[in-house]
Amino acid sequence: MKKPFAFLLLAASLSVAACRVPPPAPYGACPSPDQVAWQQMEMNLFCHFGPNTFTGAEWGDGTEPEDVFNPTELDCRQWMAVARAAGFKGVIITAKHHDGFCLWPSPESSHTVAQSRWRNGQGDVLRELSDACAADGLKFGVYISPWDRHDPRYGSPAYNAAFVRTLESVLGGAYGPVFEQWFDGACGEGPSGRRQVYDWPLFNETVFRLQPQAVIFSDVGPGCRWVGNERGEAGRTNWSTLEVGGFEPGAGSPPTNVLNAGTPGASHWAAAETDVSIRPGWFWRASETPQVKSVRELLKIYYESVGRNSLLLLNVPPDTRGRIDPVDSLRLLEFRAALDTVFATDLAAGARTAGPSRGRSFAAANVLSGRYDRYWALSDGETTGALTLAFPGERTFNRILLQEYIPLGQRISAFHIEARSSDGSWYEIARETTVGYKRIVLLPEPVTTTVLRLTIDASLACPTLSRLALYYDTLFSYSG
Ligand code: FUL
Repeated sequence: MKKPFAFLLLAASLSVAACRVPPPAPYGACPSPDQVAWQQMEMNLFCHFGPNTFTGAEWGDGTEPEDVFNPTELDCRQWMAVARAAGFKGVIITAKHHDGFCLWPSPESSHTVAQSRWRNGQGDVLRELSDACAADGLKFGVYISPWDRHDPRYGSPAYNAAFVRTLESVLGGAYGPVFEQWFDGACGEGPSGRRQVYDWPLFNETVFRLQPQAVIFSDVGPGCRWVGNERGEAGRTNWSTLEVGGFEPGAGSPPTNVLNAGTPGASHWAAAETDVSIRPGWFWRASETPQVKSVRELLKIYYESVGRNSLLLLNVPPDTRGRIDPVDSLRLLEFRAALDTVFATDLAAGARTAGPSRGRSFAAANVLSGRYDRYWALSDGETTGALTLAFPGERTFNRILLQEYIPLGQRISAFHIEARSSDGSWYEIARETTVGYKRIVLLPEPVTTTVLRLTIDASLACPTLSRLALYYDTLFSYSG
């Protein structure tokens, strides 16, 4: 009795194996697991904080007395409470801005919190923030400016070695894991009147040696790239791949329109990060509080960054007390409430799906599964194809959310979407280019239909799609 049973089992498993179609092979440059996890964070908080908070300058010149830095009620737990409630997953602090002042007692500098009267020189903002991050489950990241207008060594080879030791004192473990190292490409003159020739390979190696999982931001990566503007606008066409050969951060970076759109099929993965401030300036100023961005502006920024295959790094600078201003924190909570309202109900749920696929495990229905690692995929060599969603009744929506399965590379380069009218004819409601990790298509007018068709018109390799969701944003009207 035992033998035939074992045989049947073997035969059954062999036939299942024979039917199992392998996933598409990765295409071109693909993100590392750390880069995928980074992009899945979607929204992080940027905190510009330092002497400029107290002087009102955007760029301190490095001559500010250390005592200028004197937050009266520093409370990083408050920053994190606001960040968490608003849905941010990580925070990046200006540990050292261009004025050279260090928010931690760097042994490499005599221009730090240790020389200030703040907490009698015993304070350490990085300690408090990294502890608050750990307590509240947010990831901790640092901006450490290579441009230093205070350090007398700036403009000589000795400075690069000193900068490495500066990185070591932050990244060496004292503050735990760092998810992102932010390198500003700015390279102005230092106190000696000279500019520095930065040793980027050495700086990057130092970060990787101490924090191998960190995603390094600069104009050209290697981990992620600048989006090319500070207005909060990623390209409507936005590839996460970028041609980096011959380029470097700062003056040697590609033109901003290239940074904004990426380069299709390029050999390096560096997704766009959209850095933008909730206020006119990067640092807090009482006079700018009336100009804190509105919910409408923030939602537009969300659509044009996260909704265009980019991570949003929103700057919300702490005030002179060392707390997030109540106007900013209230605005963030209103922004969160707006996002929760818009994205509360996926109107595609429950639809019947149809379309070709490379096999059952890659069926069109996967776009409704809610799992990022289950995706629709076409057969190798097929770079065009359509899927339809038939709803149990009429659906009205004006936002169409799409997600490619980026661990296998970014592929889709052109698509269009149609709705079916009651007489059975199709009419086009959107025509776009890239998708990437997340693309939210904004329809200028709401559409009501019972059947929707997505057509992939061009793809660099057989397309993948993890998600297709529909929402109705009744708060504000936008298109684009
Ligand atoms: C720029 C800097 O010069 C600004 O002060 C700010 O820090 C911004 C995020 O990056 O390059």
